This record gives sequence, structure tokens and C-alpha cells, in this order.
Amino acid sequence: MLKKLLITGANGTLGRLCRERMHPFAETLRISDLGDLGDAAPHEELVACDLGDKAGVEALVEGCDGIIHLGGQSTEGTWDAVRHANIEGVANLYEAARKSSAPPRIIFASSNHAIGFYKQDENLDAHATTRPDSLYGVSKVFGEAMASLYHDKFGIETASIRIGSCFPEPIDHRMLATWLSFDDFIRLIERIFIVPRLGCPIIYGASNNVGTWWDNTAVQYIGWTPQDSSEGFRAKLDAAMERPDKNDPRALYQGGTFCSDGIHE
Ligand code: NAI
Ligand code: 15L
Repeated sequence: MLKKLLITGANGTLGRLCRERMHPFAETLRISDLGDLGDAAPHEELVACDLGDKAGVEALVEGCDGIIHLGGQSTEGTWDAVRHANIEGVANLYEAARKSSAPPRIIFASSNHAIGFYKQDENLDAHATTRPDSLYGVSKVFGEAMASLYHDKFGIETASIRIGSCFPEPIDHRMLATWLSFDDFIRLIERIFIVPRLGCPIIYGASNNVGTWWDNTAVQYIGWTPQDSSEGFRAKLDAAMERPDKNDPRALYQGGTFCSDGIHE
């Protein structure tokens, strides 16, 4: 059991999920985001903090033996927005971890958009060269690189999860391959904190979907076997919308429309 688990981005979709579900796994949850965090439960500490605030992030990280880093820009944005939260914010987080009295184990919420320009008929494992599809995807590659640096230089362990689409259910045909159920996500987080030696793995965060593009053989030692599958939603999606043409970015690229969207100025 962790003593103090920091959850950044706690007001977001996945942050709210982790706040609700990770309590039995840690004595105390330190809950953080930019703004109002609501009322603290007895097992919670609430700390509002902008990830761009270096001193604030140092204080935020101190005393935590686990971090689920979910905070930041979660889709494409202007360079200023991506840089502030996902470049400077991640640099601040790793510096804080290095300086803390007992370095924490970290989960970095990376994204499929770090490899989004691969085609949907390509299968990737943890060794695939990154192919970001957006400034946002570039920032996730940066985060993975920071995890690697701070592991090799300082021994800080991070699991970078290239999350596919973590939603209550898939909302388009691409997500039949990328969907990660909330339950599988929580089960993965638990395994990452349980496994005795984590190292610095890249993990593809998807459920046990038919026709998956991603191979997690390299991280079998973590002991995570996704239990859910998008298959039960296929008929509903087929009835609700037309499958995109094979040359449509939504059907061509793993990152879908992130590949065809322009740069946000
Ligand atoms: P979200 O957008 O719902 O939540 C992100 C949270 O970060 C927000 O509550 C926001 O206030 C906070 N935040 C933004 N800038 C901040 C700053 N400068 N300082 C402190 N907090 C800040 O995102 P969601 O869906 O919960 O995703 C969580 C993480 O997982 C993100 O890093 C995202 O990139 C990643 N991810 C999520 C996927 C998904 O399917 N939900 C897929 C791939 C990656
Ligand atoms: C992501 O990285 C985003 O955070 C999420 O909102 C979705 O767009 C997801 O990827 C996806 O590719 O479906």
C-alpha cells in the first residue's frame, strides 16, 4: 500500500476516476489541479497548483511515494498551452521528484498521439520509433524522454502509458481499436504500483480489443491482462454512424484526425 499518492489533473476525466477509485490503494491521496478541488474526504489532502509553478510543484511532490501524473493539456493546443503544461510542467515534476526526500514511483499519462502517424494496419511494440501527430503528441514524446532520463540518471521509476481512448465507451470506429475501459485502466495502475521492480517501461493503454494495433509483450512482467473489450459496442457504432472511407484519416492513421488537423496558432 502506498503512503501518499499524488494525483495531478484531478478535476479531469481520468483524475476524477482515480480520485474515486485509488483510495483503498494509498493511505492518503494528495489531490491536485488548477482550481477548486471541492471538499476533502478524510483520506485526502487538496493542493491547488499550476504545473508551471516550479516551487509549487516541488512542495506538491514532497512526501509522496507514488504519482499519477494526469494534469496538463490533454488534446492539441497552441504551442504556448502545450509548452506550459506539458513541457515545463513535466520538467518541473521530474525535478521535484529528483529533489524529494524519497523519490516516488511515477505513472506518466502518455498518449497514442506519440505514435499517431503510424497507419492502422501497422503493429507496434514498445520499441517502435515515435511518430507524433501533433504538438500535443510531441509533448508526450518529451514526457517519455524525461522519464527515461530521470530513470537512467537517478533511478526514478516511471511507467509511461500510451493511453488509447479512455472513455466510458468507444464513440467512433477508430476507438474500437484504441478503447481503454476505466476498469482496465485502474487495474493497470494498481499493477504498476505493486510490481516489485518497475524500471521505465512504455505500455500501450488499450483494453483487450479485437484487431488491436499494439503489442505489450515487453511488459508482461507487470502482470496486467486487460479484461474488457470494445467488441460489445461494435454493433451499436455500426448502427449509429457510417464507417469512414479507408483513406479518411479516421480510418488511415492510428492518431485519426490529429494527423490531419493543422497547427493551432
Ligand atoms: P482532462 O483534460 O479531462 O484533464 C486534465 C486536467 O489537467 C484538467 O483538470 C486540467 O485542469 C488540468 N490541467 C491543465 N493544465 C494544468 C496546469 N498547467 N496545471 C495543473 N493542472 C492542469 O484530461 P483526461 O482525459 O482526464 O486525461 C488525463 C491525462 O491522460 C492527460 O495528460 C491526457 O493527455 C492523457 N490521456 C488521456 C486520454 C483519454 O482517453 N482520456 C488518452 C491519452 C492520454
Ligand atoms: C488523447 O490523447 C486525448 O487525451 C483524448 O481526449 C482522446 O483524444 C484520445 O487521445 C484519443 O486518441 O482518442
